[in-house]
Amino acid sequence: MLDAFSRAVIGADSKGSFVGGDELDSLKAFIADGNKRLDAVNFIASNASCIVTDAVSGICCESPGLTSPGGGVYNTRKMAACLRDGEIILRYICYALAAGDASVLKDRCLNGLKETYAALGVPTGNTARAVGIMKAAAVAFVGNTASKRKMNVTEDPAACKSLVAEAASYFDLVTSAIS
Ligand SMILES: CCC1=C(C)/C(=C/C2=NC(=C\c3[nH]c(/C=C4\NC(=O)[C@H](C)[C@H]4CC)c(C)c3CCC(=O)O)/C(CCC(=O)O)=C2C)NC1=O
Repeated sequence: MLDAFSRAVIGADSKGSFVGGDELDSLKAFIADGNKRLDAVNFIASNASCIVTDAVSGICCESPGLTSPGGGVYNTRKMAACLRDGEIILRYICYALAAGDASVLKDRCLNGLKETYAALGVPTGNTARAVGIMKAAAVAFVGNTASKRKMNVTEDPAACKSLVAEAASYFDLVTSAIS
């Protein structure tokens, strides 16, 4: 598992050079944005159950077959597993956003997930759609554009553009890993 710091060290070591130049610049930016990053993680984490349940109820409304006999979330055991998976995925995305690096998400959450879903018959198209709904919600929280849950922040929301893009990229990683 890497983070922005260990990634810079590994990058420098692979070139046999001191940590400097581009690596130091990217670490400076990582540190300068630290509070924004932690606020973003906290904003997603403190709304996690809302984000997850909204996404899962969204896919159930869009695809009524899911809750019909034989459907992906037919019966309480499967519904509970689905809600739990949504929460696991969002939690690992929060770890990646905190670390500024996707390796924890890739290694500990996404590695083998596609095969697990195939073996269990979990519908990945619906899962990807749920991830997409979570992405829209999380991105709105990070950019502070969630209309009913605005935070009082001094920063101009435009200053969070790169964090918004970074958070979005972690959701995209999940979608491509299971598709
Ligand atoms: C390390 C991190 C980690 C991940 C990522 C993880 C995923 C994971 N999801 C599972 C099952 C499952 N996942 C789902 C999810 C869904 N079904 C749907 O139709 C929806 C589209 C979707 C929710 C969005 C369901 C229903 C099951 C149970 C499938 C079954 O047993 O029939 C299972 C099989 C074991 C179990 O049922 O607990 C694993 C391992 N477990 C972990 O420990």
